[in-house]
Amino acid sequence: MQRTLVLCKPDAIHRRLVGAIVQRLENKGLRLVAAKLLHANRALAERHYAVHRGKPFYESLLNFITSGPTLAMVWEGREAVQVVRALLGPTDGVKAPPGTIRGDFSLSVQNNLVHASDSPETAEQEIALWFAPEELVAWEPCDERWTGATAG
Ligand code: IDP
Ligand code: MG
Repeated sequence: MQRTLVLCKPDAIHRRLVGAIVQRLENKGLRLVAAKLLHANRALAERHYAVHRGKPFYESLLNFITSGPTLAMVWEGREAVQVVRALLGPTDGVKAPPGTIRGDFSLSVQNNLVHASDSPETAEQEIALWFAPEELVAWEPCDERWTGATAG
């Protein structure tokens, strides 16, 4: 079972889209194992987006992500990293196809509502950055034998 970090960025909170976003992850069969609302400071934002340091959009991105509340979550499920990335769609809301979260709710490159880890290795690092180990809740959904089955 794989885990991935998902952030509802400040635009998602301001636009009251948290429910719609969480609904899609739940509908897919993923399970929520951690969640907290916080206002990210510059240090956290710099560490989270370290890979983008030096890019033209870096400062604007940090200003955006530190501009308001973020809902940080960890979701778990079979191949959760690639499953959540697919549910989000491509970075640019204009290019994201209808049916994806970004495709349905965003027209922006920067303000694209949600972050999700892009590999299992990144997921591990990002989860450790946003959560303490004791904040993760291990549990098994009552319908796991239906939603989590790998056979067939
Ligand atoms: P991702 O969120 O789809 O993984 P990344 O390329 O990792 O996309 O970029 C991180 C975030 O930086 C994006 O989600 C978006 O908010 C912002 N971003 C990426 N590229 C641009 C750009 O060209 N202009 C403005 N913001 C950008
Ligand atoms: Mg990325």
